[in-house]
Amino acid sequence: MRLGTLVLALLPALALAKPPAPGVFCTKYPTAPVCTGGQPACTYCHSSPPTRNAYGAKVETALVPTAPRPLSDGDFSMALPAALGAAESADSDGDGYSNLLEIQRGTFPGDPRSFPAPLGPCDGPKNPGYAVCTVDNRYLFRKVQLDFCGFSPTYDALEAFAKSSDQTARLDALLDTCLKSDFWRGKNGQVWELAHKKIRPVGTLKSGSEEKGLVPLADYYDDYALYTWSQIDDHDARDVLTADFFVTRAGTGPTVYSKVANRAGQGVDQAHRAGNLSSAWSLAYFVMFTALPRNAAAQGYRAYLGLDIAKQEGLYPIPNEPKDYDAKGVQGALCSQCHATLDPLSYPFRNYNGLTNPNPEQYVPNRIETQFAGLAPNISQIPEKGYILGQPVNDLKGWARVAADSDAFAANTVMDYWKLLMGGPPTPDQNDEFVKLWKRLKNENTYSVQKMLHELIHTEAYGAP
Ligand SMILES: [Ca+2]
Ligand SMILES: [Ca+2]
Repeated sequence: MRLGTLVLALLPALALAKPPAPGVFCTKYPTAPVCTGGQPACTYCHSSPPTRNAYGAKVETALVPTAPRPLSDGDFSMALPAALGAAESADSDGDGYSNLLEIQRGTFPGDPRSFPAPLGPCDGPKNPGYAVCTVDNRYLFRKVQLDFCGFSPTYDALEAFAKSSDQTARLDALLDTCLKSDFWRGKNGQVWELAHKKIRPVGTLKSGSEEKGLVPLADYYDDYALYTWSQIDDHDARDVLTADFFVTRAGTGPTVYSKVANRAGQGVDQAHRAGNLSSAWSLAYFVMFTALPRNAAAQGYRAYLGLDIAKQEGLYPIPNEPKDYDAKGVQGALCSQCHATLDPLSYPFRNYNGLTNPNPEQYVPNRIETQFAGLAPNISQIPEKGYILGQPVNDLKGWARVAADSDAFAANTVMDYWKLLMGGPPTPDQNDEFVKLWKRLKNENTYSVQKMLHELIHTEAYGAP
């Protein structure tokens, strides 16, 4: 064998694991359990990168075999869907189940020790009180009241329910009652619990009339109010990212949320608002003093789409990026694979000012030019146009629109409630019901979380003891 041929033959094995691979995989298989609330790890295709497991090796043989190696990230991403398709019917690890079946059932197509369990009748423990493994309305009545109202039904109420002939309608009526309770939607209620990791409150920094901190920077109760609004009363869940209005909260039992055009302490003008992405708190806390707000972009991506760039999730590298306008050294090999996604994701935030004077927590045209000009030679070239999920956007409102309309947003919205109500992410057996919920949230239920919850309480996953 000539040396040149030998080198060419070895090159595929020398190529590193490709950062875009998990994102492309999940675009092709959005309902695969491994793509539910995350993305496949490198080990899905590699024993340890760059060495591929049996499944990864099978995919590689179909990956434009005539093209010279290594493939660029762009060529790789273009070719991968067809190569995945070509590997579907094979049983690469020889466990008797095709790669496609294993992908759909949430087992590893490259590991013969991992294979689908037969979908047999349920063999859970016997429970004298409830019909285990079939939906039990008596159990469900108690669970709905406990989960959504915060207390158990009385014995008499439970007996009356058990004797009634319209149990399904009663369950739905109970849910509607509980969804109006303070336990569910009030200050520090269940919906607020879901918002904590999106808003990341810090008591010391809170401004406003309630619980004002020692260094008051912004009132994140406005963020809780908009989030809660977006999740209740048949409102559109996407408002949390796309609203150009604010929401006030008043009273208890019931807690009342109302839409308002402007709000004291919120400085971004209406034309540049993108829900909680542009709230005073988000700008104060996630932008702070940075020129290019990568942290704000990454937090929005993680909180609302469930994609954590630090874990190599949601990578859609843009050709010729990162440009490193702010001279942070992000073009190094280890950094560039994330920053080719993260930097273009961050550009639309360039005019949203954090705590830098003047005009903190506002949209400031030419913010970089006027406030950060001396930071790096090319810094004023940071564009406002950027990319999210591989799609070009003109500004933060465009960013929010693409994000809010994505499958990732719908799935992440349902995932929050699934984890809250089931105690963890969907198991492979529950994945079909989970996928149906988020697809219907998006396509049938006009992003109404209330409608989604009515469907969720009637799933087998929720109703079987
Ligand atoms: Ca197999
Ligand atoms: Ca297997």
